Amino acid sequence: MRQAFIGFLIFLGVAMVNGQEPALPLRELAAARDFYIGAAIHTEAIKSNADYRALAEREFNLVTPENMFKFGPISPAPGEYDWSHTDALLDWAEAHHMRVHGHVLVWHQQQPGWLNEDTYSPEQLAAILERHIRTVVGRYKGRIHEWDVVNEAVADNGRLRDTIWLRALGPDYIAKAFEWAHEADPEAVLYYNDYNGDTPGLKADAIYKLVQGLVEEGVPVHGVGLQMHLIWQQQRSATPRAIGEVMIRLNDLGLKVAVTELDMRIHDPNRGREAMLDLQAEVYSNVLRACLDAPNCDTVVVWGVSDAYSWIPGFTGNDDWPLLFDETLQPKPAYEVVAQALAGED
Ligand code: 9MR
Repeated sequence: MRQAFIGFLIFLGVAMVNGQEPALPLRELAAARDFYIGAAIHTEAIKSNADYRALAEREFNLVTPENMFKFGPISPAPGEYDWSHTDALLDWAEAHHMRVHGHVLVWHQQQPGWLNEDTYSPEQLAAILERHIRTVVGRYKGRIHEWDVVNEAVADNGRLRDTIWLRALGPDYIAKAFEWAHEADPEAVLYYNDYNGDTPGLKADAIYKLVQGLVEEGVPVHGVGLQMHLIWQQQRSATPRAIGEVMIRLNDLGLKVAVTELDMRIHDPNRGREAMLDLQAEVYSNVLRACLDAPNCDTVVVWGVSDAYSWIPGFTGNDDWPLLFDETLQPKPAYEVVAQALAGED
């Protein structure tokens, strides 16, 4: 404790000598206005990379486990669970006073290998899903503040996505999933989470109709997660006004919104990385400001701590540099604008 305090004084001294105010971590700027700034946590990096861990502890007051809660990774065999990663994540988050955003209970990807429609009848699949939700939410009852209950149930054409769950249980699987989760932890805030629904358009309308129906039926849905996996070509559409419009409409339904998976790809064959970093910062700023201005948004989560661990390069085949910290864990221009937005600066 004493050593840590002396370390802090030295840090302060160096900052003073340099004539700068010591920069506050994002989580302190956020906490000062009851806001949550979060990051998705990589299953391996959190175990093996102490610098990554220290950076996450310093900067974020919320964490979303990126993959470790998904049905496939957590359930190696029917009815069996491997809690080693999730238990460790919860202990770590609690030790550092970080809120946990649980991700995800119902999705059509990263399903267990043992789960298929040749082996199980629709009734058995319904029972499997119910048991899964009750088991996972029940185990961490009171410790996970909020859950992505259903993820990406709306297809790009605006209709319900054709998944194993839709085929087995019918459209009602969505309402049931929320009800089971709510029974397992009545205090948890329950989200419907999706991509490409963060600015007005067909997908945003379809998501709106879906949750409007749930609200009208009295289903315990409390919020909508706007993923926001952005690409630089969206710079003109992802304006604070457009994002704000979607947020306000959901507010009118009595729902919260959270930005749940923010990242932005900036690879452009005609322009170098440096030229794109400011553009990226501008869009990050837009997203933060839209959320800060909306009455129902108090959470922005970036989909990874550093570019070194982002899912994007594996997906696009390009570096793309989508996050707040670069491969060496140094802050990028996007970090600076997020700090400014949280500090209330123009
Ligand atoms: O970031 C996740 C990546 O590591 C996984 O390989 C991938 C599997 O599809 O899922 C990624 O996270 C997704 C999230 O769970 C739901 N929204 C889209 C995200 C990016 O694909």
